[in-house]
Amino acid sequence: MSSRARGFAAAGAVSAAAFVTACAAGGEQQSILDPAGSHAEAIHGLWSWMLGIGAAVWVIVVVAMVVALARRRGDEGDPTAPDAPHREAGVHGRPVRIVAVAGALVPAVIIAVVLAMSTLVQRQIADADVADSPMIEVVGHQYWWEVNYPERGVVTANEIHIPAGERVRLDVSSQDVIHSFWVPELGGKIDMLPGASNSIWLEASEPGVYWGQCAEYCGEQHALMRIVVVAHEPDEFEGWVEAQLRTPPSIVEGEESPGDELIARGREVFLSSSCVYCHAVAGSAALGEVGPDLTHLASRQTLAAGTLPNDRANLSAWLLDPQAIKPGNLMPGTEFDDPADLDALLAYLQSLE
Ligand code: HEC
Ligand SMILES: [Cu+2]
Repeated sequence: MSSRARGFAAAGAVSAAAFVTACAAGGEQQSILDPAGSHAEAIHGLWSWMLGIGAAVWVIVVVAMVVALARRRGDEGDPTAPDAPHREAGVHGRPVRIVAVAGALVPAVIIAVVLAMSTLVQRQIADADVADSPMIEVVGHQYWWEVNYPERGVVTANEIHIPAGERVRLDVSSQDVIHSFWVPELGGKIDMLPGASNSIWLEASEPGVYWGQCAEYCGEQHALMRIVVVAHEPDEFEGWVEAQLRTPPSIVEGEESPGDELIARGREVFLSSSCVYCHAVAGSAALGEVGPDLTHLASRQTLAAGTLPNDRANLSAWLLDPQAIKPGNLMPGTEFDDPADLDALLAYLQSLE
């Protein structure tokens, strides 16, 4: 093998390995091949038919081409001979029929069939029986998701909780640029536009955790704009809603567990830092709307839109230097003159369940 060929082979092997690893990334997979509810199943069914039809066309064309190449010209006589049948007739007869049928009629029929199939599936999705008003409103921000339950009064971020086995209507829009909401195992994509609202429904037939992703390039950290959908058994879902509506005791001065001076100090650090200009904590003086609502931060699985698992070490790294973790995101790093302030702030944030 030449060194160039070896280079290509190595690059091929590395990308194949990366692809396989990415596809097999455990519980965080996002795959259209693994639909988990009726919306995604309808799309998957259509996609499978299209793949099958496309594959059949490809095989037939390749076989026809190989046959044509293998057939020796002489088999049908020498076309330049004075008595060659097509010479006087020009190009019509059999070749014209082949071009007309294989080149125009068959593709037109196939495209018409595929068009009809996709129109039917679109209809089926659009006509599905879903509520008149959204259960959830999702607003895209560079590079995170604001999540509101208008009828329940719940506000959260980067994580959507739904009851399993139910068609859940979501209305989506954007605060800044165009984003696109996509949870491949639960449904199709929908654009999130500034100043306009689009609607989609999702369904998870079984409880579980499903990952999604912004699907419209929206800036430097588009790739780290991920979302988690947690589908619960219906009564578990109600439990989640209730927990989200409770004010964590540590938010209210004097209500943190007795003797928890660290949390009380953390609350002071938080309320006297720039955090409050960008983040809200319900029931406190923090009313910012630039970043995710932190009222129930500790109940969430991830930090910074699926970028990091939500634990103390990651939270600390994020507060100190969010730009190192997610370069270009809209949160500046914070310096703590006294390391005990950081400790206290972490204790406070981790108490927000
Ligand atoms: C200038 C506005 C701004 C300031 C000041 C700010 N943040 Fe943020 N913060 C953001 C934005 C925007 C994000 C979302 C980043 C992303 O995921 O792209 C964020 C994300 C976070 C997250 C992750 C939340 C989640 O659910 O993923 C935490 C925790 C956080 N900030 C805490 C703080 C704390 C504590 C302070 C003060 C020390 C602070 N922030 C100061 C804007 C700000
Ligand atoms: Cu994006």
